[in-house]
Amino acid sequence: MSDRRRFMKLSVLGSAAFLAGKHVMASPQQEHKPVSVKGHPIVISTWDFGKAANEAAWEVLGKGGRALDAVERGVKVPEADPTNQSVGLGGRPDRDGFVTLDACIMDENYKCGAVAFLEHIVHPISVARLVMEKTPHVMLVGEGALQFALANGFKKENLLTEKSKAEWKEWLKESKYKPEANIENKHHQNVQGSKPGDAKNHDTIGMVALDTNGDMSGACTTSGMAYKIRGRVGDSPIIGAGLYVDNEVGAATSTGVGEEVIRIVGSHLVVELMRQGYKPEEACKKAVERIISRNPENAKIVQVGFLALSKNGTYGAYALQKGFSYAVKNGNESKIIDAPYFYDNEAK
Ligand code: SD4
Repeated sequence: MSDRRRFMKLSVLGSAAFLAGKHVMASPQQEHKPVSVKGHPIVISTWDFGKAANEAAWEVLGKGGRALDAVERGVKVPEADPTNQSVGLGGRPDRDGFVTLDACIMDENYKCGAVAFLEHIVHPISVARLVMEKTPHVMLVGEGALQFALANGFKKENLLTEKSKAEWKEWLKESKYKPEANIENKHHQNVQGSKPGDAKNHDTIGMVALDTNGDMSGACTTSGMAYKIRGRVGDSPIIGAGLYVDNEVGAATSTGVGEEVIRIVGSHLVVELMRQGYKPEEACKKAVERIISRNPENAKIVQVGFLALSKNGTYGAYALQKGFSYAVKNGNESKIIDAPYFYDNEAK
């Protein structure tokens, strides 16, 4: 089916679903009644590298610990991994060669903290948690966020690895920046010693978890879009865009081109759709469809993926483009799942 026919079909289906959605909201009997699954913890996170992060989160969750502690512990794994070029140490720099980090965290009591445009700190997620717990604010940015981190005992470090520096220098030769789907992969492949597909799993980590007590929390951390304009901040540190947790309903997080996610306040939208009764995958799909409906042409060339966990422990994801994966860990298994998607650009 051509993209256009597919989109037309989607629009028609979307209209029907929209009417159905209104009906769901209007009918009290069909309202989503959250059922907490106490005693059955679960953690899910974006991309293949989420698997190792989930294992770290499980060290907390598996012992009956708090989801908040689990998600912080979990996302610190890719943050500290110099081979992961989209998060923390080793992240790809902005177009001027500076690694700038964005992160946010949210707990079961609607408390949240965030940092954006933060430099030199390996674990922005822990700074975000301190903003949440030790200040009356939600977000600190740039130099102020750095000062706050240093005042609280964090160490100033160089986050630009030789590999990320070499790739950036390669990119500088043409200095073309357009946030297409999998743009990081294309640049990565230009660098000596890199194989096509090496960077497939390199992207933002978003993680959401449900603990033994039936409480939910989430964390999201990234170095943002590679070679962005200095000062650019994406969706990842924006509560409601890159992450949202509503302990009555569920939690969601996102990855991909943050500008698209911010425009629809994506993660909050996914959670609100779950509140209306949509299952996690359906809610993620509807958020993706919202992006498509707002700008169908642009939606064909950018990647966005949503991942959601409901209060009753069910989960799901959906992406604009083929290629988004996520990791799931519970008491029985630890696995990686390829997310369903709308466009298959790889087939072209
Ligand atoms: C951002 N969503 O800064 C993040 C980063 C990302 O592919 O996922 N890049 O827009």
